[in-house]
Amino acid sequence: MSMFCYQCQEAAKGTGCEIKGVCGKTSDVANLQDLLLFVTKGVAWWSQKADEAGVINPVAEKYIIDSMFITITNANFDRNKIIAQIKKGFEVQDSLAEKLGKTPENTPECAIWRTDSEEAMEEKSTSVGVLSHKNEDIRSLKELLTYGMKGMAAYAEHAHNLGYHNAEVNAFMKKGLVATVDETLGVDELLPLVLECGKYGVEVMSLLDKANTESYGHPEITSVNLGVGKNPGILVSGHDLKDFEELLKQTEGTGIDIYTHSEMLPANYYPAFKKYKHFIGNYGNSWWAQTKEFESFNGPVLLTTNCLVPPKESYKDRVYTTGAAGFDGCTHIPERKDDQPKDFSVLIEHARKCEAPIEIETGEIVGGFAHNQVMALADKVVDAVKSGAIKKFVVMAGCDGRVSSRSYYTDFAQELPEDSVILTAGCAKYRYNKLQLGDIGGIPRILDAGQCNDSYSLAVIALKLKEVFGLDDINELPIVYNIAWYEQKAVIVLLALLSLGVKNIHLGPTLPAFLSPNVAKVLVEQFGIGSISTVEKDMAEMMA
Ligand code: SF4
Ligand code: SF3
Repeated sequence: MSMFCYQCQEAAKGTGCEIKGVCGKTSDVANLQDLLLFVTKGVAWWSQKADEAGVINPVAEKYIIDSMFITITNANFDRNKIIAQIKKGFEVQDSLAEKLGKTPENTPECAIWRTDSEEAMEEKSTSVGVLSHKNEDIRSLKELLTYGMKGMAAYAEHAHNLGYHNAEVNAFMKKGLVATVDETLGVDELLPLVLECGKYGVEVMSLLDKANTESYGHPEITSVNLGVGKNPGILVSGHDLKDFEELLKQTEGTGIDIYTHSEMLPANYYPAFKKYKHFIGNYGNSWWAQTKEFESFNGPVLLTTNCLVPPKESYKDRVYTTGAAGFDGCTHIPERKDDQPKDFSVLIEHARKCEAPIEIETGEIVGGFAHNQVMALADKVVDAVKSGAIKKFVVMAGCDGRVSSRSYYTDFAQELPEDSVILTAGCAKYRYNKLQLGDIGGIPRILDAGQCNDSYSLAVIALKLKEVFGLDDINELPIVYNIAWYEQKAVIVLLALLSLGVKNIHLGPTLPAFLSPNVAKVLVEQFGIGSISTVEKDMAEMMA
């Protein structure tokens, strides 16, 4: 075994990647990410001590968010970037330690360990990963908590980029990280922390919703063009709307067109972006289709976050990363400095030399059903439920992935009775968002709220319906949950739904490898979480 990682749904053999990541992460990068997490826990520990002493430390908080995000599945494969971030972690720790004076006796190893040598980092990295927790249930709960916080960090980072912060979310991340190095905590202490993580998951998604909608307006019903124009283009993937806005501004009037890919599709729904004439529409499908679609796009591609598939040599020189994303050999667009926008001129110059994209689809898809838009249609929706025209809402949010068994979700969507409506968010939608499922009295049968973080919108809609129908419990609504997961943002979405009291969520295509049998049992008993089986069986159960 040269590494161990089981944080995503595609973990090798359903148990964990031990030689190389199925995602393409090499063992040295996987181990160095473990070391980065270890150092980040040390930063969290010092930062908590600084809070207690009243020392303000925003640099440490931002460091925690960035580092956690870097270790999310399919974000950063760049060994040098990870080493640089580890070294930066030492500096952040040292500066806090200096401000606080004496190092306390009970300081954990992650807050003291230092080296300048890459060899020493590599050696240490093999002993601080997942398997350093010996007890299976403790390991499971600590990793579940960690993955929830990785998702939380990703959303906090996007909000931060727009100038929005939540001190309680940052404080929880420190508390959670410090808990993972506390050897005295048992199942009874860790389980409540995992559930508390969900509470802050709701907070962070609400923060990002506020950041996005106050900056760019509320998403509105939009027909998104799937075809291409005649100009060279830049394709933008990932989740960061600030990056998207800056690129739109810098390309205006240049003769270069802008397209979205995968999780950037919902950018098409925001009023602030629609006004740009050179914003043509969405190109392609889910993240994993990028190996084909980046090829045929012909122009440069900007990855603002995950999900990045190790690029083929044939188009690698056209792949640019920014923010938490990174890949060895791909140009990285540096961070903003002194409140100045990022400089995308290198991409723009590159695009000028490229051919226009090859058309791979034509037509349109409709989206933009985030909470504000759905509330504007509330009367129509409520009437449809009261009259029986809509019998069930099926939440099919979450992630997409490569495994062929995910065709289950296409089949499930197709087989749903005609009086049901799909509520979706995240890249899971690509399994069915181009099916012709029609509408119910003008309400489309697939309502796409947006990115995975816009699952928050689905929760807001559910809470509103509960209020309108005068129900005591969110589970009395005619809503069922058939959620697909892949990476750690889906973990925070799941924990957030649990914290809102949602029960009987079906989670697929497989349950996480990081759930020990005992932890899985608790989730089944307390929340009715279940796996998926066949479309027929699940349909019968969910539509009952
Ligand atoms: Fe394996 Fe997923 Fe970890 Fe990549 S992120 S190494 S695929 S478990
Ligand atoms: Fe997708 Fe990576 Fe999770 Fe934002 S782009 S949902 S998998």
